[in-house]
Amino acid sequence: MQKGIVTKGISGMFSVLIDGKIIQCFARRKLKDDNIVLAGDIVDVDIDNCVIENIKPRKNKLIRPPIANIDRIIIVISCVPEADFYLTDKLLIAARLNNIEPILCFNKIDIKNDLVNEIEQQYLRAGIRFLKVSAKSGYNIDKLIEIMHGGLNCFAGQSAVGKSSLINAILGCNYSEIGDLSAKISRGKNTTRHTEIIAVDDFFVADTPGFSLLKLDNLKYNQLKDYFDEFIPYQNDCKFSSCNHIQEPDCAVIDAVNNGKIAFERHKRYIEIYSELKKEQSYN
Ligand SMILES: Nc1nc2c(ncn2[C@@H]2O[C@H](COP(=O)(O)OP(=O)(O)OP(=O)(O)O)[C@@H](O)[C@H]2O)c(=O)[nH]1
Ligand SMILES: [Mg+2]
Ligand SMILES: [Zn+2]
Repeated sequence: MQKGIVTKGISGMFSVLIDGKIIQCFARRKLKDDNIVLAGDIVDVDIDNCVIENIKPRKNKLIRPPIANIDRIIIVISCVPEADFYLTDKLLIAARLNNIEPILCFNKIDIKNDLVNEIEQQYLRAGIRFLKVSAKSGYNIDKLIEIMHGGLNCFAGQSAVGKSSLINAILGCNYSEIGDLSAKISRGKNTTRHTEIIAVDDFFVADTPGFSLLKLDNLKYNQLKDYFDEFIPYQNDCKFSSCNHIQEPDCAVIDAVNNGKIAFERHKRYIEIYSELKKEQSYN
């Protein structure tokens, strides 16, 4: 039996990296039924028969994109297509819920854009690591690589923001297929169809298909406020200790929003996500 890491799984066939070599394997039926093998899984392989026998316990797993044992999630946004900050904030929360360090990466910085500095301020105040990069010009790719050393780094974000382009810039070659922007926006098609892990020096990167839907499982609506770090300095001054900072009287968080100390946009999205979670949970 040999230990390896699953780098890709397509229709029941898995690529497993063992001692620097990729081996194509099937999974034992019991694994298929009870516990689907995911990219990122550390597995025991019966090397003679090319069969995955066991999955080692996981640190974490995501369903969309499907991947296990992630150390960092690189959430990519851009100006074209325009960033969906509602999805971005949900991804940031999902990362924290799964004990994954999130890094927010604003790509295509080579394109003129007046908003990026304001957005950077919003997220820096929220205690989120924020990096401006360009896959095209190579700007800050060295900084991105520095952050990624050691561990598995998963790229996530909307289609066409440049996840595969960034991975190619990191690898210094055309590994991942890059989509045509205009065709993608008009048809909404993903170029990357599968999650795939690539070994680079002492770390791994995972390319994933762009996606736009995310559910925050296991997060109670009244716990959401704990995932907005910029609320922390104010929340003890709210009149009610159970304040959710929505429209309660004498809410110090809302005061901080009105005084410009907390970004209005972040609080607005907080209310949106809160309402969505509350609605879902009122049916259960
Ligand atoms: N100007 C500019 N264009 C970029 C940059 N990075 C990527 N692009 C373009 O953006 C388009 C989409 O890039 P992809 O790398 O395929 O995007 P993706 O996020 O992998 O998309 P999916 O695989 O569909 O999820 C392509 O036309 C790229 O050439 C950049 O830094 N600057
Ligand atoms: Mg891609
Ligand atoms: Zn409050």
